[in-house]
Order: sequence, then C-alpha cells, then structure tokens
Amino acid sequence: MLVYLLVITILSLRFPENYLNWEEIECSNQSFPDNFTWGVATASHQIEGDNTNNWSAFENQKGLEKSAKACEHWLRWKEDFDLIENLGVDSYRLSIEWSRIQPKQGEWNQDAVDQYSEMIDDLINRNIKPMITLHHFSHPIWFEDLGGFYQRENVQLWVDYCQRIFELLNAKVTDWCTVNEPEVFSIMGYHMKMFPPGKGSVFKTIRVMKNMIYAHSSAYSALKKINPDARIGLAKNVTLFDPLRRWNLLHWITAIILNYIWNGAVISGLKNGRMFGSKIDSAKGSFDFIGLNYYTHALTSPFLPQTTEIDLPKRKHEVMTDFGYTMYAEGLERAVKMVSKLNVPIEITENGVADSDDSLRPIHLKRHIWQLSKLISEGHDIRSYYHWSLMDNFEWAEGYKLRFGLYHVDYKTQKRTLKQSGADYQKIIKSNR
Ligand code: GCO
Repeated sequence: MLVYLLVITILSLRFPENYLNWEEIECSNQSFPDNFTWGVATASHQIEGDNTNNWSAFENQKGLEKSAKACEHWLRWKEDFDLIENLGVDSYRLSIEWSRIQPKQGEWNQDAVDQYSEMIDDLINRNIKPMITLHHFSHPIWFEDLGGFYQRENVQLWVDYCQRIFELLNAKVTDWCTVNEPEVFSIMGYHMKMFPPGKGSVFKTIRVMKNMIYAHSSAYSALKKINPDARIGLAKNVTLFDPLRRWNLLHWITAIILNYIWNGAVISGLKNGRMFGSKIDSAKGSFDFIGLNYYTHALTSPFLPQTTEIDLPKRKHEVMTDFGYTMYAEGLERAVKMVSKLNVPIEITENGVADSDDSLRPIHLKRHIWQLSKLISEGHDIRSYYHWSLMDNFEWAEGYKLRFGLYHVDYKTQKRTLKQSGADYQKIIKSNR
C-alpha cells in the first residue's frame, strides 16, 4: 500500500494537471513580438468540394455524411481569399490535393496545377504568406488501392509528387508541412476505423505511423536537396492524456501508454530516429520547425471510448466543446513543452474549437492566445499561430455538424458570415496583443 501511494504521489508531482482561475486573469494585457505570424488554416478535402480521393470513397463506403460540394472553395477561392485578407492575417496554411494533381497514376493534371499556382500568386500579391501542407489526410484512390502508406515502397510515389509540387512552388513558398498529424492519420484510420481505410489493428497502426514518419523524412531530404533554404517541418497533433482518477494506477498506466503511442513515439522518431523499438535513421533531425496542432486533453481509464462519437469524461468545472472533448487552454503549456524537446522553432499550425453558435470560441481564442503570449514571454520560440479554421467546413467522420470556422458557412447558399470570434481575431491581429 505504501509503495502504491508513493508511486501515485511521484506520478502526480511529476505530471501535474494544472488549471487556472480564468476569472482572475486579464487576458487582453499581453503583447506579441513584432514579427509574430498570425494565420488561419484549412485543408483541401475539407473545403474544396467535389474531390475524388480516399476520403470521398470512404464516405460512400461507410455511409458517412458526404463531403460533396463542401465550401465550393475550388470555385470560390478568390472570394475566400478576400475573407482571409479581411481578417488581416500574415499567413494562410492550406493543403494541396494530390488527387486533383494526379487523378490517375502517372497522370499530371495541368489545370489543377495552374489553379494552385494562381492561388499561391494571388496570396502573395495580397501579402499573405502561404504555408503548404503536402499531405492532409487525403490522397488519390489509386494510391490507396496500392496499399497507401501501409506499404513502405509506396512512400516514394508520394515523395515524387511532393518533389514536383515543390519544384513548381519553392521559389515563392518558404514554409512547408510535409504531413499533417501522422498519429491521427494512423490511429484513426488503422485502429479506430473512423478514417480511411477503416482498419482496426494496433499492429497496422504502428506500422503506418512509422511509415508516415519515414515518408516525412524522405520528403524532407528530397526537398532540402532542391532548396536548402526552404523551411520544412510537419504538423504534430498533441493531445494530452491525464488519468481520470489520479489515485488509480491503472488510469495512470493507460495515460502513460497512450501518451507514448500518440505523442512520445513520433517525438522520439524525430529526435532520435527511433520509434516503437525500430530505427528510422533518416527521421532524426529532419525538420526546421515543428508544427503543433493543439486542441485538448483526454482523461483516461482502461475503458477509454474507441470512438469520437461520444463525450469524453470531463472534470466538473470544465466546459465541453461540440466535439465532446473539453476546452483546456492550460494544456497548451504542456503541449509546447513537449514539442520543445525537438529544439526547433514551434509553429502553432492549428488551434480552434467546434462550437456551432460561436458562444465559446471568443473565450477559447482569448484564453489560448493569452497562454501563448505567456509561453513566448517565458522564452519559448513560438513563431506563429494559425487558427483552425478560416470557415466552417467538412469535419471528416463528423461531417458538417461540427463548426470550426471564424466565418459561418451556410451550406445551402454558400454564404459566409464573419462570426463574433472572427471579429475578435481581427482585433487581436491588428493590435498584435
Ligand atoms: C485534425 C486536422 C483538421 C481538423 C481539425 C479539427 O486535427 O484532424 O488537422 O483537419 O479539422 O483538427 O478537428
């Protein structure tokens, strides 16, 4: 019993779960460095509409809500860029849809390439720096049919594609994210069955996660050979895992295991070239920055739900978001400290909230930005903040019911309307505080 108590005490002290008294915090008093980059983020499949890729196939196969026309961004991109400009951001994180560029293996769709080039030029003309993500969950069906990232030999096909896009745009675009959230892609797709290809195997998940890190590092070295000055990194989702009952060792053990699978493995892969006991030498140091996507923490027990469709447990005083996880701005500190281990500049490549009536987002924004400024003032090298997302869009397995936008989208009319939170963000950007 004594040993048990000792272990629990050590764990509790070593891994505290902090909460702030927000009532007492004056959130508007902090300023940001002059060169701090404010941004918004989106991903191709979530906004463009009419994509034919692994995701659209999965939507059909599983009877999910279809992405269909999404925000019709492929047709309305110019007016959407007006919206981005209207926010006053310095940068826009977007992804390029591989399935548009290479609808069939060996085929190169010049029209799509031209449109993306035009879009990039247009952003630059508006003084908005693009950050390009090369793989944000979606890829062509032919690639999936070959086994996708489950087969290590397929990685080269993706790297070839990345090289061509990079050759085309690297003179104009300095910041590149190779892959978005390798851990979410593999866990949701190969364990939780909620993303394509809908498999349920821990072994497959680990294999794909390693392959994604290998894919990232292969792209990194190929692209750096073309232009050593480019800034290339990846976006890592950090979800914190805290034991539901802090006196229960089983809950601690679950939290520790999940933390390794979700966060530790990728960080160790990038830092030491080792993950899950295997070596991926090329991964070591293969990044000029680390992108951090931060949303929440999960309270764990051995009975953690295996779907995102139900609410996760929460502390009494915590506020639930529409996604069924809580708003936990305090956690940004631990998330930043975790990725700080990589010793490179940090870009907050995503942070936001599902909140259909925009009642929570203004507070969410304020708290996270306050936390961010505090971390910067404490010396963390955080260069940017990209809010997820520009406008409401297709939230993967959850479809359109979850609204993450600073702009509201009426999907019937495709009308976009600035929300209160969007106006708040505009002000924050303008005053840089
Ligand atoms: C992810 C993605 C985004 C999501 C966002 C909100 O984390 O799943 O990068 O595509 O839409 O995070 O859940």
